[in-house]
Amino acid sequence: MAHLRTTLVVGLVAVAVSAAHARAEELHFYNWSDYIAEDTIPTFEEKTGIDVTYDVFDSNEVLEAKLLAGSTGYDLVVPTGIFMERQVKAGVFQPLDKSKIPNLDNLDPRLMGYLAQLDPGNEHAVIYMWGTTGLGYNVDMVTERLGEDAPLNSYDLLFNPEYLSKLADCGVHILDAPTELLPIALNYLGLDPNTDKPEDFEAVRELLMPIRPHITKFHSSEYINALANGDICLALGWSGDVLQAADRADEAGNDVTVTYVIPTEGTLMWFDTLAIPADAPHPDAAHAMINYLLEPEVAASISNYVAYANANDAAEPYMDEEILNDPRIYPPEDVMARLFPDRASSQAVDRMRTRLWNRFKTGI
Ligand code: SPD
Repeated sequence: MAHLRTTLVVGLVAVAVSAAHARAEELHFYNWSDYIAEDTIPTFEEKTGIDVTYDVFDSNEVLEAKLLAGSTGYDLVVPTGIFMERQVKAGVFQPLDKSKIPNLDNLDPRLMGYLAQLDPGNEHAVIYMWGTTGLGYNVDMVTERLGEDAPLNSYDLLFNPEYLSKLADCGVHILDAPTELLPIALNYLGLDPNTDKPEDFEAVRELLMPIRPHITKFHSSEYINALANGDICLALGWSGDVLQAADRADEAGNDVTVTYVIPTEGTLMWFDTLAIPADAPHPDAAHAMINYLLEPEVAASISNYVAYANANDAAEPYMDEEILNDPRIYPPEDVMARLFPDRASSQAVDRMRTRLWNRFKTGI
């Protein structure tokens, strides 16, 4: 009997110890691809002793499907603001324990104020990085086909079939997400990017159908290497990803010049956020990672590497001048005035968007 009791006690202690280990020493982090510096995770592991399993995605829809199904096993995820808003409403995230994130004080109150419109009181999420959706193109291939006088700073390149048809032979990629192209197309037509009017979506359909035959691929991450290698000449892509493509082309010594433009018509800006799923197995480790990512040097090193803007006021002294002063990453006020933030839409609008998107992709 005494032997049984001892075994039981030893067993319980072992379970408790291993639960404590599970709580403190592991972290499952699910982030966008191409969205972190090379040394970010190894340095965190070294500093904290926490082992990080790092997985990547390139679509909010993929992340959302996992989160809504539950039991993802992830401790920390990176939804874009408008997706995070409805996921908070669905109870997907746990409230942040702000006492464990002293570096929250480093964040720009204006940007966090914007985020509070999506997550009142900033209870569930903090800004990781932010950026714009715009055009990335191969300067030589495009000017060779369209001439120097083509509207290279305009969404005409994409939406006017006269131009796009001439680029079809060198390859055109579009982000595979209705929440990117459709608001941009509405804005291009002078309509409200957040409209709920069926006739506005019909106008977008009429704009998009003629350009469909000239689009090579819908994909949300392949365009980085495709641009860098000269395999495509135009992409509707995310700011930092296109700028990474430009760097990769340089580093590889490819004879390719890639550039990113925020078109004159204005474009979509968005915030990606850090949030902890309600059923995260290791919430303490997730809080530790959030606090680490908000350290000024860490935030700066990520921005310097991925060419996305951070919202960390204290990071400025550690930023590379070329990142901080690049108007495509930190747009000046006059350009900011032409950006529109993405907004959550009703289910009815989501249905219209999805229907239109599917018809556009299939071309029927
Ligand atoms: N490679 C990182 C891409 C980050 C894109 N975030 C999604 C923005 C959605 N509008």
